[in-house]
Amino acid sequence: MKGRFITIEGIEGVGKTTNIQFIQDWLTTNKIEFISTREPGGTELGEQLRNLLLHGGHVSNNAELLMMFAARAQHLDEVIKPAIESGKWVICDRFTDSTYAYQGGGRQMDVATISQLEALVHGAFQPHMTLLLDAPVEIGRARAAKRGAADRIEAEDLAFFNRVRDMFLNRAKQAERFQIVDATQDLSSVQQQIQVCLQTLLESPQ
Ligand code: Z5A
Repeated sequence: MKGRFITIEGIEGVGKTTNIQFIQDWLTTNKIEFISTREPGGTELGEQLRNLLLHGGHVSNNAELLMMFAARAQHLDEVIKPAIESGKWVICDRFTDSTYAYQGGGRQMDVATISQLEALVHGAFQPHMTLLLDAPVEIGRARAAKRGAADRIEAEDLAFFNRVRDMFLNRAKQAERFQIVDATQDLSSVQQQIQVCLQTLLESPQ
């Protein structure tokens, strides 16, 4: 049996990292084999690109877009697809929806170009389920601020992150794989919502 591919999306500070830990615990309890990974990153090349993207100097918009997809191409080939083929569930912190949201929404790059790169890098291959943790930008930023210095992308302004959030919500209206989780709730309510989504996916036919 093939595994499942779950992506976790949302603006910074909405609780992706916190809830991925919860998902890992749920999978372990249910005796489901999984790997947990992230984008940009997940491979040696991807982690080097991540470092340049988040902590390097100036990166042009086109370079940023291509680096996101370069990291993704390697990640799919080396990690994600082999794990799913072997029957594991893959939990991925961000995927192509983040490119639409940050580069398409935030940076206002051409969405048709992003679609072409998506087609080149993963064609019809899509997550089985995407959990979109949603909260107003002010809430996410306030939670993230407790963590310390902002990286190159986190240093963008409020308008940028509002466009990112809007793009996520627009995309969520267009595909059934999305589950919108109200991330303004306290952690136990957020995790109850996530657990329902996981159980539904577990019980759904392949
Ligand atoms: N990026 C891109 O531009 N294009 C792409 O294609 C891809 C990515 C794939 C990667 O950062 C950056 O790359 C990202 C988008 C860009 N840049 N930005 N911004 P990342 O994903 O590694 O980091 P992040 O988005 O900045 O995530 P984060 O700041 O680490 O946030 P988080 O993981 O969603 O939140 P958290 O660490 O789990 O929680 C934050 C705090 O809130 C923490 O203290 C929690 O205890 C607390 N928390 C969490 N949930 C709750 C609730 N429900 N109530 C109260 N407090 C809570």
